[in-house]
Amino acid sequence: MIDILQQLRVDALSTFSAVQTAEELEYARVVFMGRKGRMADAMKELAKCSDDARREAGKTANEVKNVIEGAFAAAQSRVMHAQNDRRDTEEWIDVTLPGVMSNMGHIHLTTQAIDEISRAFSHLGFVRAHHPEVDWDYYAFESLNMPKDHPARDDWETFFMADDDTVMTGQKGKVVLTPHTSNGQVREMEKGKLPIRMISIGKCYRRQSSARHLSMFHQFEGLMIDEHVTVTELKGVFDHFVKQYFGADRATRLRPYHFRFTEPSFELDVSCSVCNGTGKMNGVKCKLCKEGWLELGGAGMVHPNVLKAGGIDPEKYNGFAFGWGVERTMMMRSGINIDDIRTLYKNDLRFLSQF
Ligand code: FA5
Repeated sequence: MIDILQQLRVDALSTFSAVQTAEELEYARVVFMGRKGRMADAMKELAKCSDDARREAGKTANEVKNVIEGAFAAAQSRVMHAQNDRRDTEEWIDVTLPGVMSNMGHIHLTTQAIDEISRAFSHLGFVRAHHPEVDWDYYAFESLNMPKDHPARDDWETFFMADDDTVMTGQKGKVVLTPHTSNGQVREMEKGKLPIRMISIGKCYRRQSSARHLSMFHQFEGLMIDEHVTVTELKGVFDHFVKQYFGADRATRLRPYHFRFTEPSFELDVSCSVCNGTGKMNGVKCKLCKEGWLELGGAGMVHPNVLKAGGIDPEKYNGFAFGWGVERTMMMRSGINIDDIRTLYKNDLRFLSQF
């Protein structure tokens, strides 16, 4: 029995001292120390011995067991260190190298313009309001003095949510994608708080697409309702905005126009940045404006019928409203020189990252 144990010691020592990898170590552990391994077999043999022989060989068996465990621990530490050394050389990282900068994005041109526009009006006490982008026909047209089937509605080339009259139709008419932000006028009046100084900026939709038209664009709608409001105040607000947004050297003018929801109505023009309001460049007509002025949008004194629809007494209160396109306004500012408005939403980073 003692010979068997001594042989086991020699074999274990030579095997454990030769292992190189974690896999070899595990294999050797199973062979010598496993439940069905050589040490376990030797212990079973020992149990069969006579009392005297067992007493004598038992001591040796304990020694051999300790030797095997020691040899396993030494081999384990050696394999682990070798593994770490290998990783240190193979997976070397220079933590002092400069990092790779990730690309920084920025907010879209339109969002930048919306922020600047709302800031310019907030200086005059206009408070930003939000109104539905999908709304009843009533707010988009009827409450704005445009009765059903009135031809003026055609100008807004509207998207209806359903072409079947029996669906998406309620007490306030059909449901439309708002073709202008003027749907916010009566909605704001219905809140019942006077005076009103609102600036509402939102998405609009029209069945249009060309170098000057988008099917989805943004407008900003101003509404001021108080006692004794005059066109002079509208012109003052307009001047303030133009000087804030376009620069101190830009001039403004009002031109008579017609909207069903304002009376009198105007178109608002700003002097052209390309020809400095002269209409000419090097002796020929300015390519951008052709006459020295660029149209910014519509405006006027709120029609008494609209005030009535909003529950406001037109004998006591009056006011003005205006609605201008965000994209067109932004394009008119010096520096943004694009000949097709749709470029703004092509998501071409070569264009967008310039601003
Ligand atoms: C209106 O939408 C009126 N609601 C404006 C208004 C408000 C008048 C309050 C009086 C009082 P108009 O359809 O002209 O008006 O549009 C106003 C501006 O929106 C235009 O001058 C233009 O800058 C912009 N706009 C209109 N349609 C488009 C389009 N398809 N793409 C880009 N911008 C557009």
